Amino acid sequence: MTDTIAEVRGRRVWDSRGRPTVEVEVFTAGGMRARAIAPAGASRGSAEASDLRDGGSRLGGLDVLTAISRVHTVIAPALVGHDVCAQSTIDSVLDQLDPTPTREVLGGNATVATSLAVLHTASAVAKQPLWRYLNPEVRTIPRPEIQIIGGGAHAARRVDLQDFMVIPLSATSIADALVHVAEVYRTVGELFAARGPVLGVADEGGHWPAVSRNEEALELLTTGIERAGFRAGTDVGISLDIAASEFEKDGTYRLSAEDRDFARDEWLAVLHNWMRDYPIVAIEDPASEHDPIGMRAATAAFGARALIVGDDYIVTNPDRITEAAADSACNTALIKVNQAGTVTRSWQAHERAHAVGWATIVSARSGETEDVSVAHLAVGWGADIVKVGSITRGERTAKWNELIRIDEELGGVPLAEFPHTCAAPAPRGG
Ligand code: 2PG
Ligand code: MG
Repeated sequence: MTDTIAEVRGRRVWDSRGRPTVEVEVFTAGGMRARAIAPAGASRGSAEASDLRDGGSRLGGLDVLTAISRVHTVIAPALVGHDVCAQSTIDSVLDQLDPTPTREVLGGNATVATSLAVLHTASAVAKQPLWRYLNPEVRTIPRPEIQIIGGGAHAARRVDLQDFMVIPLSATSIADALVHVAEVYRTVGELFAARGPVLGVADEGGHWPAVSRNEEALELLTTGIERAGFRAGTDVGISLDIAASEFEKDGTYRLSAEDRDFARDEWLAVLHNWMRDYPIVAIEDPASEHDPIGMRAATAAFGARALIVGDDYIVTNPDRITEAAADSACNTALIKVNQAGTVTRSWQAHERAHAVGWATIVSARSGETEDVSVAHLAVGWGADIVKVGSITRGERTAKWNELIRIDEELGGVPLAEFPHTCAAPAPRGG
């Protein structure tokens, strides 16, 4: 089935931080239409596609009217007349219009919204939900990784680590996994409430990190898992996005929350203690994007028992995955469509990661909207894990709830196994 692109329309809409972002709607000659919205990161890898923002003083310089005008004046004329189902051709037109890896000409916000809108329109033309359009043979739902406590750039740097998350390990369905996480979220909320005033939530809906040391958050999370009735490390494991690029400078890792500086080896010793003391099953960006030695050392030290996830280090780039695999610098790729700028390039990164034997995590951004593309991509691409923030706030629950619906359409399927690159973590105290 084919249909031809008749119009590509951009518009300014709003994200979960109250910032403007780009929505693109694609219309076909046959009367179909679909749309997608660009998400936006706060902690960003220096090599990822960058959003085109207007600058100046209005809206803090974050307006996207220039990016939208690129959609109308550059992208639309080049795409009108193309078969909307020819995703890779359309994405290569976008690549030709802006060959820079960081999408400086068109803006990653313009390219990703366009590329995703084209994909959604193609699935509408095929009269299929997006996940099934991508893969009619889907047999599992990715295992969720869900934020319980925010931090870092998502919580005004109240603590240094960015995401204190959990991965349900013994749950076998998305429905059960979300129940387990909701129990942990609630219990950790009670622990915070017992300590003092409740200060709300961080950018991705996790509890505000009202703690003075990073370890305190780890302690609260572990206690919360246990108080909720789960075996920490067996039923529910901890997953951290360290986002270390955010607090490394000139080879020194600085924990502001604790007012302490660490050389690389000392920093790795801190991680070693956390791995020993807490039921951690995954660590994202344990070292800075500028510290390949640190990434390799972390993978060598912890890679047999935890996912070592490359986000800023990999930036959804297939070539970087090949290099990092040859270097043993990670064992899992975080895949974010707006880091790459197109669906095709992100899919290539996802395929490359599985080809080199890594696990994959398809991820949303900290600035999100009601757009649920990420849930469909994660299912359709066969990701091992899906990460979209916490289990609160509409822009997050939109994705989890979509996974529940997809599971129902599939007739109830198992969650993907927790990736086999990992042995089970040591139980707490073990
Ligand atoms: C990350 C993401 C999502 P941001 O670092 O993995 O948590 O954050 O979108 O701010 O880069
Ligand atoms: Mg990250």
